[in-house]
Amino acid sequence: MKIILSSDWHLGKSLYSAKLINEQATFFEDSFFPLLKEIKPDLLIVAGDILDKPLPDQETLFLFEELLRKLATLRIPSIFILGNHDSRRTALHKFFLELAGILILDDLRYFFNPFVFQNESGEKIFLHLLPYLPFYELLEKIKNDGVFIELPEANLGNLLGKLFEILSVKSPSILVSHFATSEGSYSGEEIQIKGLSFDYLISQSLFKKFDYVFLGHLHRPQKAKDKIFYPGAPLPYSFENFSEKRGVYLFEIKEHKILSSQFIPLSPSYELKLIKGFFEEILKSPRTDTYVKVILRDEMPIFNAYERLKEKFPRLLSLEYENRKEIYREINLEVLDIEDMSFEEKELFREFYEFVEGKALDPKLEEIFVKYLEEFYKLEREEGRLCL
Ligand SMILES: [Mn+2]
Repeated sequence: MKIILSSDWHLGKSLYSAKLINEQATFFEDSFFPLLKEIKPDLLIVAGDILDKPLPDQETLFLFEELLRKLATLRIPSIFILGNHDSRRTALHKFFLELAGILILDDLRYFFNPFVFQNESGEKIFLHLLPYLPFYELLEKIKNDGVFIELPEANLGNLLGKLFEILSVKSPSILVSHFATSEGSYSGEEIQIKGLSFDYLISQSLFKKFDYVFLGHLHRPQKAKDKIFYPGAPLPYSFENFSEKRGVYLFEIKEHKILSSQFIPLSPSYELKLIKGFFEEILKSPRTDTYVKVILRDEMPIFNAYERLKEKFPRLLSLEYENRKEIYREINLEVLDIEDMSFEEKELFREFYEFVEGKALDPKLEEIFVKYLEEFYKLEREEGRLCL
C-alpha cells in the first residue's frame, strides 16, 4: 500500500503584502498533482492547516474546491484533518465530499474507533484521526463521547497521555494529528493561532502505543525514531529556512509495517531571497524578480530606501535594519511626563531621538538638524509665512 503524507498547505497564505494564491495554484498544478499521477497512491493524508485562515476568502475557497475536484477526478482516496489554522468552514461540505472518497475530519468520530482503510489487495491500516481542537473543546467532546478523564493538571500533554492509555489499537496503528512535539525542530513559520501555546508541546514519548505517527504543524520536514513523521509545509512560507527542500512523504506499507519511507522533494513555484548588506552594495547587485527581504547593515537610516530598492527588486516584501530592531518599542505613557517636556525645537528633537532610538543624540546629527531647521525658518520668512 502506498500512502502520500502532506500537511500545512496554508491555502490563501500571504507573505507580508504578497498574496501567494496564484503561486499555490501553480504549485499544485505543476508539482503536486503530477507526482500523484505518477505514484498513484492508495491514499493521500493531509495532516492539518489546509487553509491559512479560519475565515478564508473567496479565492482560497475556489482553489480548495479545485484541488478537491482534482482529487475526486483522479479517484485518490484522501483524508484531511483540521489544523490550528482551520475552522469548521474547512470541513463545510464534508458529508458530500465523503461520497467522493474525501474525508475531512473535524471531530473525534475516528479517534477511539479507528478509520480502517483497506486497499484493493486487502492490505489494512488502522488510522486514529485526531484533528486539532482547542483544549477545552477537545475535553468537552471526549465527555460527550462518554469518556471521563481525571486530569492532575489541565494541559494537552496530560489529556493525550490519558487518551492514548485507554485507546485500544490494532497493528499497524497510525495516529494522524496536528501539534508540536517538544523534541521537534521549528521553522519560525508556526504562528501561534487560536491559543496554541507551550501547553500544546507534546513529548514524543507519549506515542509508545502507536506503530506510526503522522503529524502536521511543524513546517520543516522531519522524522524521529523511524516512526514519527512531519512532512512539513510544501512551500516556503517565511524567510527562515526558505532554502530547505520541501515536499511530501511516500510510505510503502506491507504486512503491517512501513517497508520504506521516502521524502520526495517538490519544486516550489516561487523563490524567496534574503539579502543582507550595506545599502550602497545592495544597490549594485543584479535585478531580480523573486520575493526579497532586505536587511540593511547601515547604522544610519537611508533616505527613501524602500522605494529605491524596489526599483531593483520589484517584489521587495520587507526591509529591516540589522541594528534597529527595537524601533517599535512599546510606548509607556506613564513614563512620559508632558509637563516636564520642552517645546523648544532642538530640545524636542533630542527627546524624540532618545525616545525612538534609546540612546543620546549624536552632536553631528544635532548639527544637521539645526542646519535644516535654520534653512526651514529662513525659507518660511522669505515666503512670508512666518512673522517671527
Ligand atoms: Mn501550519
